[in-house]
Amino acid sequence: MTDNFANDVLKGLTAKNKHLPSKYFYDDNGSRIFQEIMNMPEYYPTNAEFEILSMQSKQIFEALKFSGPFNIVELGAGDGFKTFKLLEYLVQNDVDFHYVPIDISQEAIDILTQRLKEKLPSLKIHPKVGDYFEILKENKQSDYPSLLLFLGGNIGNYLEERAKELLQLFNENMKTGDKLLIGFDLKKNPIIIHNAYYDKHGITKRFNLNLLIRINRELDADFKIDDFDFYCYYNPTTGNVKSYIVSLRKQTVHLKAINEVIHLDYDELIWTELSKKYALEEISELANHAEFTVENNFLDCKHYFTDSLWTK
Ligand code: AVJ
Repeated sequence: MTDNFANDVLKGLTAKNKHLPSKYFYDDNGSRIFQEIMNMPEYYPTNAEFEILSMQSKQIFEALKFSGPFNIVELGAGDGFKTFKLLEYLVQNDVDFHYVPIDISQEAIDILTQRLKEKLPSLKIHPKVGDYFEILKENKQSDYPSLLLFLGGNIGNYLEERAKELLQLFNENMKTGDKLLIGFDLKKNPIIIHNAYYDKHGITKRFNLNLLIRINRELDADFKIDDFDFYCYYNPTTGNVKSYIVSLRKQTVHLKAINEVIHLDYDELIWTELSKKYALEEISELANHAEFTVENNFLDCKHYFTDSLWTK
């Protein structure tokens, strides 16, 4: 793991246009800061998706049209807060299903399992820690159909080509008739998006700068955090939110663990994240490209977010 991190960081920081992968935001500190982001009133996606799964569980279940037992496989289950509403509905209505949450964090999976066992004692839960595709491959052998969950709008972090590849991989690891429920943040009034990402509390700034703290710790580097700022902007035409770390001085950073030196110019940018916002037409294009059929879009009442239900 450390090797990959070191390689990716070095590759990104020595590129002509510097960049760092947003997947590295989520160390223990980063995950905690992300919780703070989700608790900000301005960060609407969490509330929107929570509303969808609270208010429309019945409609989602009916749209699956599964006649017998099935599996629900959740990719990146995290603490499972949103999914709870869907699981609760199914358990209360005696639906026959097995829940397979997958996450790379053992800790997250333990917490989730513990909570669900308390709150929904009759839920059949089979937690897995590890690589999504290994586990999906196993699941493909199941006698029962599956609903895959990829919630939270994580697809927005992928460049178009990468998103297409990921969805094709999902497709290859599904059986004909299996379903995918996937969250997309929608294009909307740009001011709302701006306020969610360029937040006045500075929490998203801390979330980004934490990546430098992580590099300091894991690669024995000497980033001076106060010499960096955060900037992000939304382009309503493309739907892209792009986030950057800004170097406030011309400076040199040592990555001692890998014996490398990085030079940063005054005002130089390090691109850290893409959070793409979609139009419904773009979502169908993505689905069709990966050989899925869009069955339904479940939107919140403000039309900020959709959980899109696809069939292989
Ligand atoms: C967890 C990827 C859905 O892009 O909205 C929140 C992460 N970044 N604020 C997103 C994030 C800045 C979030 N996702």
